Amino acid sequence: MLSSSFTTCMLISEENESVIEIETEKQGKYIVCFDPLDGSSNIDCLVSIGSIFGIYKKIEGKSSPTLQDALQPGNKMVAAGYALYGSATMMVLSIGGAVNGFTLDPAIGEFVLTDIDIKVPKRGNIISINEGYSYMWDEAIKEYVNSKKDPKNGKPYGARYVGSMVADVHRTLKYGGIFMYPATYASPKGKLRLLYECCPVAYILTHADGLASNGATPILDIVPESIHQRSPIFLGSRDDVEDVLLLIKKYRK
Ligand code: P6P
Repeated sequence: MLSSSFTTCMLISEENESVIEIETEKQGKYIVCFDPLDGSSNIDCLVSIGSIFGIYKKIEGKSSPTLQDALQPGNKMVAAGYALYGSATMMVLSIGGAVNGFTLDPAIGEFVLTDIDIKVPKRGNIISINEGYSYMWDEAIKEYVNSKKDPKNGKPYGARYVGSMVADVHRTLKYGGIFMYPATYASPKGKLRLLYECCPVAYILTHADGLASNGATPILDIVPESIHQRSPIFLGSRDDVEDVLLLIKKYRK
């Protein structure tokens, strides 16, 4: 569909080892990075899954695209979003400004604007991380998660982890809180892919007044070195992400 749209010149897919170059006669100016069906291991148990995409423009002044066009930082994206296949099908999209949600109305076969200018709450009360790996976390993550489960004051955070990133991110966008997939000693770079998982959701949360970091740098400022590289991610409500970044900084000293 993308190649026959005559608008793209290069595709980067989670499903393809190398970049997909569009034939010259069909080339347009956009590069699309996508994970066509993230969370597909959850299909058989009917857990929500999603498609994730990020869109760049080809770097000016070159005729045919090169790998450099595919390795632009997320802050160069012109649009990004995801489609969530859950209790409803929703496309969440930003083209550089507000984040809007379009819900599929099967009766008319159209996506209808239902969630206008979505903003993530400044602070939430939900923490989302796979605690099965807690023995592999570094000290900062252990201290942060414990501080949310057994706070010195205030109520503990609720724990929610679907194991399907689009579902976990969309809940975080709507309800607030923090989604984390940190590096562990088993996955020193984290598990999630920078170009077609972390960057698009970072673009959405950032445009919804939230934050998205790899623990040291905003996700959107990371300059990719390879198309399938992984990154740790801490994403969600500004105050919640800032709390964990402060702890990471404390332990880094
Ligand atoms: P874990 C699904 O396989 C996925 O890529 C993301 O959708 C999800 O957030 C993550 O992996 C879950 O990974 O290691 O917690 O099972």
